[in-house]
Formats: sequence, structure tokens, C-alpha cells
Amino acid sequence: MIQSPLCALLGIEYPIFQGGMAWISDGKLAGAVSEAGGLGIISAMNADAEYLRGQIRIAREITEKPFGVNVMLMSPFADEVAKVVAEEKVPVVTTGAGNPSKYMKDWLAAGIRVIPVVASVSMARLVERVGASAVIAEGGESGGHIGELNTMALVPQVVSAVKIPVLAAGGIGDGRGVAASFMLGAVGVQLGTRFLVAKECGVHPNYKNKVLKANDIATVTTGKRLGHPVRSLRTPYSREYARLEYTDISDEELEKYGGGALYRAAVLGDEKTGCFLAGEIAGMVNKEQSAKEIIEEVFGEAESLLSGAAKWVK
Ligand code: TUI
Repeated sequence: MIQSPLCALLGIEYPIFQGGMAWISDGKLAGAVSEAGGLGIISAMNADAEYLRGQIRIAREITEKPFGVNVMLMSPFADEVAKVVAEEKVPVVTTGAGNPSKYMKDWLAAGIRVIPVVASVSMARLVERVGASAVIAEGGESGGHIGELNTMALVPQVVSAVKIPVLAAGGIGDGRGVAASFMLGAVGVQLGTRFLVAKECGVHPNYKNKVLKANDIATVTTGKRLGHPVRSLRTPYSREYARLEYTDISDEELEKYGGGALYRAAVLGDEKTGCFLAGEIAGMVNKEQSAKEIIEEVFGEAESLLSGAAKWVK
């Protein structure tokens, strides 16, 4: 059995978070992951307060165990979503794509454990100073919006820079990634892409099939020109976006081209115009399993690897 200080901190059985994926991580998936002993996370994405309240209710119908909400700080609804998580006394809030400082006072007053996703040492130090309980150091192997560093270099540098616990994210798809994360000094992991194909995940079947079929070089990054690189599966959409980035199209038009693409992928399953965010480990994901099976398989693998690690020491 693998237990880390993160389990005691949050009252969970396995030190694993299911990442908050826009249009994918809803109350049903988060409830299933939490019920299986990890921390399920509802993505508040670009949705309003009413949507989030509904998803929190669904998660609470599935489980009495702790769960989380991911607040996407670039969302136009971030202020109202920040109020809802405090009113609902959500046990854990993770944040992404920005600096969560302005919400920290209210969240801490509501007894919430705030665990921001960071892509640099400086952001990790900043969120520690304003009261974060832990940080998720997310490397560029992740799907979606990514920073400059990759997991292997980012995690140990964040671990050395802060006193709060660190979770590793980005490029983790099985027990090998979990074991490696512990060796880098992390006390837990966050996985997104692997949970995308969970049986309880309601994403469009075309999306699941694309991830199941993906190989090691199936993902690409686009969006650098607008200052927010994004990793997604190679599709007609990503190819056209990549082409447009190198034309003299205006930033506004490029932004408009990106609008609604996550919805078209996750909800409509539109293989031509959708943007299918996925991490580099998509090539390792080849079967649909329940959230419980995923967690138990991953930690079974990690346990045997970590208990055999002494063979390297002579
Ligand atoms: O946020 C994510 N992943 C995401 S958000 C998203 S929605 C979106 N769609 C299109 C463009 C942009 C966003 C899809 N996937 N992961 C967590 C994450 N946070 N990755 C990187 C960061 C991050 C970046 C900058 C965290 C803090 C930060 O600070 C910047 C600053 O100084 O304010």
C-alpha cells in the first residue's frame, strides 16, 4: 500500500488527483474518482456559477468522500465560481492558468485547502506565501495549457524551493510515472489523460477513441503566438491552427478560430473542427476502465516498482 502525507492532509486513500479537464471533468467523473479513493476534481472551466453548483450536487450524490473543483483563472466567470466554491465549502480547490492570490483570503476563511497548479518555481513560491496547502507542478507533457518546463526538470526544482507538499503532473500515465514522481520528491500525482477514458467519463466516444488510438507522437503544441501554448492531438484543426499561426492573420482572428473548439471536441465529438486536448502519455492509454480499476492498477504497479527499487543499490 502506498500512503503519503497527502493522504492524511486531505483524507484520501490514494495520493492521486484526477485533473480538471474542461468539458470533460464533471460531477459524475469526479464523484467516481473520489469514491474510488483518489481526489476527483470538477472542472469549472468557462462555465457559470449555476453549472458548477449542479455538478457539485452530482458529485455529492455519488460520494461522501472529499472532492475538488478546478478554477480556470482565465475564465470570464472566475469571480462568481470563486464565490460558489466558498459557499459550498468544497474541500479542495485547484487553480490553473494564472495567479490565484486574489481569491485566497475568502477560500482560506471558508476552510478550503487550496492547491494551485504551477508551471514555475516562482509561482510555487508565491502561492506558498499566500497560503496554499500544496502545489501541483505540471510539466509540458500535459494536455491543455502548458508552461515552458517539463515534469522531470520542474518537479525537483519546485520540491527544493517550497516547504509545502508537491504533486507531479504531466507525462504520468501508469505506475512507472507515479514511482518516478515519488523519486523526484513529489508526494502525489495528478493524471488527466488516463482518466479521460474512464468508464464514468462522459466525454464524446470519438474523443475516447482518438486517445485510445493515439501513439507516442500523436500530440502537438499550438498557441505560442498568443502566449498560451496548448497541447492537443494532431487533427485537421490543429494542423490548420498551426498553419494560421505563421500567416499574417490578426491575433483577434486567430483567437476567434480557437473559440468553441474544446466544446466541439468533448461534447460534439467533431473530428474536423474540434480541439482534442491530450497529454503525451496518450500513446500509453489503450483500454477503457472504471476509475477504481485505473487507480488500483496504477498504484499496484507503483508499489511493486518502489518495493523493488533497492535492487539498484549495491
Ligand atoms: O490550466 C491548465 N490547463 C488548461 S486550461 C485550459 S482552457 C484554455 N484554453 C485555451 C487557452 C488557454 C486555456 C486548457 N488546459 N493547466 C494548469 C496550468 N497552469 N498550466 C500552466 C499553468 C500556469 C500558467 C501560468 C499557472 C500559473 C501561471 O502563472 C502566470 C502568471 O504569472 O500569472
